[in-house]
Amino acid sequence: MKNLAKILLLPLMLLTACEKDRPGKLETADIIVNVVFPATYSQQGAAGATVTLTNASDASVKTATTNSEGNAVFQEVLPGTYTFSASKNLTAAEAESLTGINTPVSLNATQGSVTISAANNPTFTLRLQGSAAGSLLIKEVYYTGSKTPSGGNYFSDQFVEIYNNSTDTLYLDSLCIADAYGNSGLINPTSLPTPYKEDQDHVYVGNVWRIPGSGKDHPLAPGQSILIAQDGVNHKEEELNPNSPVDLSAAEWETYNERPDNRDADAPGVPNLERLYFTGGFDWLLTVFGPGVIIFKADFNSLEQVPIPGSPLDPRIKVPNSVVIDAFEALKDGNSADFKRIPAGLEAGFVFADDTYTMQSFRRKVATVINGRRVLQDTNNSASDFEKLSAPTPKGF
Ligand SMILES: [Ca+2]
Ligand SMILES: [Ca+2]
Repeated sequence: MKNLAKILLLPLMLLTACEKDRPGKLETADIIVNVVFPATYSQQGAAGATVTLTNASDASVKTATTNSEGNAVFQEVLPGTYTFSASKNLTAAEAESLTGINTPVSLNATQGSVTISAANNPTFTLRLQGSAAGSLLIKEVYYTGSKTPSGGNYFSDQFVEIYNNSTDTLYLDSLCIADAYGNSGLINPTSLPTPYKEDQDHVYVGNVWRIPGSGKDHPLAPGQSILIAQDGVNHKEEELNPNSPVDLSAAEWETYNERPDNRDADAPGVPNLERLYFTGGFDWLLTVFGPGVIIFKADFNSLEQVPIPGSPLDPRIKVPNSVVIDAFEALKDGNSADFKRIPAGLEAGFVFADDTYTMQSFRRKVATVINGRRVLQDTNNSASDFEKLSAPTPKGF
C-alpha cells in the first residue's frame, strides 16, 4: 500500500520539477530594496530614490525608484551576486524639512557582494549617506565677565562653546579659534575702527589657538558641544570669584598661555589648546567690550602675517573668508557698526551687551528640533541668530 502511494505521487513530483526546470523559465526572486535616510533625519523611508542592481557576472543592470515608503520592487531577479546602489538628491527645501538645515544634499549608498537566491523573496535595506548637512557652529560666547564681591572686575571666566549643528559626527582635530583684531567701538574718544576694514575677503586675527589631533582623535556627535575656557577651573571658588556664574572645571579645553612668570595657571584636569599665535597679555582675553570670534580650518603656516598699518605692534594673521567655518561678532554698543571687524559676507550683524562685567552671555537660538537634536539658527547674522542671556549657560543643552 505504501508503494502504491509512492507510485501515484511520483508523476506529480516529476511534473512540478519539469515546470521549474523548463528552459526559458529560470527560477527567479522578487525582491524589495528599502532605502532609508541617515539616522539623524526626521524620516526614515526615502521616497523617490533611484536604486540600481548590477549583476556581478554579466554587469546587467536593473533600475527602480522607491515608493513613498522607500521601497523599490524588483521582479524576476536572477539568482546571483549583485551590487546594490541607491542615490537621492535633496533640494535645499527638502533637506530643511528632513535635517533642519537649508542646503542641497546628495545622498548615496552602495552595498556589494549581495547574494540573491531564488529560495525566498527577501527585503534588503540600504542606508543613504552623504556630506553632513550643517556644520560646527559657535553656540555661546561669554565674554562680558563678572564682578567680584568687592566690586572688582573678573574676566578669567570667559568661554566659547562650539556645537555640532550637522547631521553627522564631525572631527574637531585641527580646528582653530581666533579673535579678530580691532576696537569694539568708541572705547575712548580716539578709538578707530580696524585698519583692515577695506578688505572684506579676510578676517585679521590677533590670536590663534588650535585643537590638537591627527584627524579623528576628537569626534563630536550631532547635537553635542565642547567648551573652550580661558581657564578650566571652577571660577566660583572663594579665592577666585564667588560671584562668577560658571564652573569651567569640566571644560573640554582651555587656553593655557605658557609664560616664564606663570601668570596663567595650567589647570591639570583640562587639556590645553595649541597656541599658534599670540599677541595678548597674560591669557587669551576676549575683549570685554565685544569680540569678533571665528572658527576655521587651515594650514596655519600658509596664512599670511600682515603688519598693522601705522602700528609697531606684531603683525596680524590674515584668514581667508573661504576657510572660516563660523563667525560671531559683538561690539561695544548699538552705535558701533563702523567698528565691525568680521566681513559682512561672513557675519552680517552684531550683538552688544548692556555693559562690561554684566555676566551677560550670547547664545544661538534653536531653529528647530529634529529627532530630539536641536538645530541651531544660522543665518550668518549674529544680531538675529544670538540671544542675550542674563547669565551664561555652558552646556545648557
Ligand atoms: Ca588660561
Ligand atoms: Ca590645562
